[in-house]
Amino acid sequence: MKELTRAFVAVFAVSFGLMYLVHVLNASEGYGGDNTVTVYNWGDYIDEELIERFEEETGYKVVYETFDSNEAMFTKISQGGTSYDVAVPSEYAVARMIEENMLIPLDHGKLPNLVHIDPRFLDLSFDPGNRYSVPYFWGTVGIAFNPALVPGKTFESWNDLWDPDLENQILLIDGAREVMGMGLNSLGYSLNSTNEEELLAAKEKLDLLTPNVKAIVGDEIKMLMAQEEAAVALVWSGDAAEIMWENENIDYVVPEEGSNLWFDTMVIPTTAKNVEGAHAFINFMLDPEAAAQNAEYVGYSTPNKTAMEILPEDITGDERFYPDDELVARLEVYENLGKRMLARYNDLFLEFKMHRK
Ligand code: N2P
Repeated sequence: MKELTRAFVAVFAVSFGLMYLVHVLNASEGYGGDNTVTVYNWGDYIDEELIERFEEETGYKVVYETFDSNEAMFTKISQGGTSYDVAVPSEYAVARMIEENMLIPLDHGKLPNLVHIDPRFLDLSFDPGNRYSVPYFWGTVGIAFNPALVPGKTFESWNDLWDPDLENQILLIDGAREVMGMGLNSLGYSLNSTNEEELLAAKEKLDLLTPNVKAIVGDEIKMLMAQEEAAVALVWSGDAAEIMWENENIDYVVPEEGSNLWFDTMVIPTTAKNVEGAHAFINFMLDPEAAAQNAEYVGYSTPNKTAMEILPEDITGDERFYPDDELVARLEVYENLGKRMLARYNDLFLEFKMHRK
């Protein structure tokens, strides 16, 4: 009898232990625990101290993963292997995700901090009424350059990048729409062009830039520029701001032909497991103190008007990063060009990258 009891106890202990282990693994790896919020964001795009503060204030545990392009994010979410509770797509990717039923409508009642968003950033055409997305950061695409390394050169036009004196001096951000957009804009075409001839012309024009291109890179573009490994870079505005904090020689300009104006947003994918926690996270990031701290840390421009009042004037008054209406009027927002056309942009960009090798 005693032996039987012992055997029972042992079996119980082992199964209990296993159950506990499964519980711990679930909680630590996330992906589905009620207590975890799994967040999928761009690299270098949050002050991680805010994640800790969110965890302390709410008791949720955040599992945090990053991506480096809308295309990579879209593919990962549509494959469905991992359930993300919050993701941060740009506007054209939001439109595409809505179209493909990949997002759930937000409960605005759970997002009281939405009142802090500047109305200029609300109700935009990619998501009328902000049913599915709320603003996170916004900005432009332009040229960061180090005048000390290229004395006398100015960068008013995209075409200035094709200057033969810039051989092996240019870094490009690894983004299909950004690089193709630069090629299209340099020819005076729209960065939303769906005209095959224009797209091919842009790709051919980009091929001619090859001798000047030192590398096509991700977030390390900031470090490379700050350390003066290259003189010029095609970057997002906030990356330029961060580069400039590290190296004050560097300047940022949006070329006169025009460029891209983008909006990154927070959304909840349909595969989310913790919709309540997702709303809590989004609302936390919309809090003015959190938004101001985040903007100051990552260098990007906040759409949160209350946060702007908290931020130092040398940040919010810098028209390179908080452009006035006149500059904004010259810019184009990426449109959702549809699956086929977006794939065409990606293919041409890939061909351009291959051409370099
Ligand atoms: C941050 C990337 C910002 C994305 N590393 C711009 N849409």
